[in-house]
Amino acid sequence: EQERAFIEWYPRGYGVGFKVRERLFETQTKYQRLEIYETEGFGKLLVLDGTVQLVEVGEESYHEVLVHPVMLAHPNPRRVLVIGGGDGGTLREVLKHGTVEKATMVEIDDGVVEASYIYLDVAKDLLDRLLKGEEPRAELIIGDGVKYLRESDERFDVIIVDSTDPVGPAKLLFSEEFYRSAYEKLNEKGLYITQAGSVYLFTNELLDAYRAMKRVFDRVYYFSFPVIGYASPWSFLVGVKGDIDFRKVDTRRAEKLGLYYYDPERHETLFQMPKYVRDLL
Ligand code: AG3
Repeated sequence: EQERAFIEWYPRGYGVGFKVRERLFETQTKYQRLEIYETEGFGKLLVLDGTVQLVEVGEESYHEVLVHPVMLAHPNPRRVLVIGGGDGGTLREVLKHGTVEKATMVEIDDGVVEASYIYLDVAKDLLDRLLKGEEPRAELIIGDGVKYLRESDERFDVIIVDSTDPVGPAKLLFSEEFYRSAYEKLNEKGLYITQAGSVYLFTNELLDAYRAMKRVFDRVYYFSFPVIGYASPWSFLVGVKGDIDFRKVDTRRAEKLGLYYYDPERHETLFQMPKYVRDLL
């Protein structure tokens, strides 16, 4: 039977919905329930355990903002680690930076990579090359990001966590212990960024993550952005190691990125946060 709408329910009955034409695919992977819908107005929709991961039309409103502010604040990001991000959108944005020599993506669920490759127009060519091991500047590791970071002896300039929410299976990615291993694996100057949930609906999770990061990083910044498909504004947390000012970005390097949502000339507008949240932070 055809479904006519997909709705993600957030706490207290707040819903984010899309009119859909049909469900194209559905499976239970080793880790989660994965669904792909054809929406009426936003291309295909990827859902994990009932939560919206992206819609094709507007996914850049998330991926640009997760990637470019930290990449442009770092003076010379050469080694980048992406944890999660199995759809490839985050890595696609990372590789737009000519400074990047090698990017590693550690995704726990190969089911997400495979379904994204087959059904989504987010990063098809990139995923194809990654799966074949033919992408010269990036590698895909199917594995647990927590374990990878703990055991790896590589060092990174930028670490990007593109995970599901700080509730449920990804919870460990928001723990002080995880932040410590990330801090350790950053080079002398490094930046860490994570998505941190809906400002209004996951305020407590945002506060918890912020406080835990404050105990680990030299400085921590929060910012928010309206993301298409999520209960916006959406929050992001940035941890700084060493001498980097996250309030400043290299707007010259930004010119080649073809940005649509994130405006580096107005970088300071990212830091908008409702007053009651700022008062709590
Ligand atoms: N990763 C962030 C998903 C968080 C969405 N949360 C929600 N809808 N409740 C998305 C993967 C995109 N690369």
